[in-house]
Amino acid sequence: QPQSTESSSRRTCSSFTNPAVKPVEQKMGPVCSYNEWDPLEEIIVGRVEGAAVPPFSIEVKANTNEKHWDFFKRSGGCSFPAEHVERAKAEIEELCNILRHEGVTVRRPEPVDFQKEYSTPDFTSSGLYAAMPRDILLVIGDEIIESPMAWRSRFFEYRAYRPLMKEYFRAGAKWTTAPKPQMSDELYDMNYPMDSVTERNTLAARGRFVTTEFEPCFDAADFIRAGRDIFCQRSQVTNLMGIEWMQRHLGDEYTVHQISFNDPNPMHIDATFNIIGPGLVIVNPDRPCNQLSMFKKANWDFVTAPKPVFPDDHPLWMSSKWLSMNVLMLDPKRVVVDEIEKPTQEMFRRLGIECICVSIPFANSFGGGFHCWTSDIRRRGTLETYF
Ligand code: ABU
Repeated sequence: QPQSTESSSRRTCSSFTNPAVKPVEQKMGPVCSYNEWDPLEEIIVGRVEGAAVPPFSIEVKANTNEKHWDFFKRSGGCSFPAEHVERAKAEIEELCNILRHEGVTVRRPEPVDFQKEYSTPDFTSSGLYAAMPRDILLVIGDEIIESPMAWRSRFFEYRAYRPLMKEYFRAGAKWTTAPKPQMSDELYDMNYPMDSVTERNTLAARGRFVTTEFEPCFDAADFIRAGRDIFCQRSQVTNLMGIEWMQRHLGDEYTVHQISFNDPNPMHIDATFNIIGPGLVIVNPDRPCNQLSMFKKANWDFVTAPKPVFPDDHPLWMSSKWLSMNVLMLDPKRVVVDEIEKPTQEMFRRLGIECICVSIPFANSFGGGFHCWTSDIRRRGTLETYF
């Protein structure tokens, strides 16, 4: 149910400087967030109900571990194992309760049957899920951007969020849909070699990915926000035209910095480079950043994430174990982190950050941690420069 935002939506205008005039109360709109750490007021949490295994297309192959390829070949277009879905659903409901308990308004996408097949003039597919709002929605200030995405199975994913988008729009938010890609064969390198990790590493380093530059595509999760500076990566799902679209769309007020990592399979920046505070980043030791000096110059602090302890025998169909660093900041001093990831919790405690420990292993199997499973809609704060 929509919840009132009245009490939390009033703040004093922080840029007010003239002492001769009484400070004015400024109304914050329904959508407003500039970074990943300001105090969180409202969030969308994804939903696993209706999820379907994506058909095993070239872009799915390029983004998944070969040990799961048989699973995708066998089950593409069907539902995920029912017990797994039920357990993930219960874990996410508990996550929602914990967020509410921490004072955050929780919103959910609509249930959708993603097994339904669809055809466009260019392709036929079935869907995936509305489990990872971070992949599709990007909030920059008072604007909410629906990403074009790059997987054919995600072409219609936005539909699950439309009731929420319309509600935010009616309440005053700016609502943008990035150019919808055709996703015809030209968007994909059908000969993308992906038999060995070494081969993929070389290709990624040379800037060759499974998506081409036929048209803009991006997932919102390849962008991470720090006020006027937004950092992003060219990945298997985000191309250079997509990054260029974002920069031109946001205009002069923001700078979109393309950064890169030693990563054979980049897809979503938030388990590689997670900005958790002003000038404070958790970095993945297996995926070193190639632009460290640029951050050092700006006096940013890098904290290396400890190795994940997630068990090997639990399936992660669409991600690596680095979901351990895919955390959600509730404010600069509180983080939602996995209960099992004790070394990561220790790291946060050393940084003076309180850990709210939650366990979502069955939900993790669908490809995301707390950051991926959510998309912040409103954080109390203003547009600042940190870089
Ligand atoms: N969707 C986030 C997955 C990131 C990773 O496996 O590194």
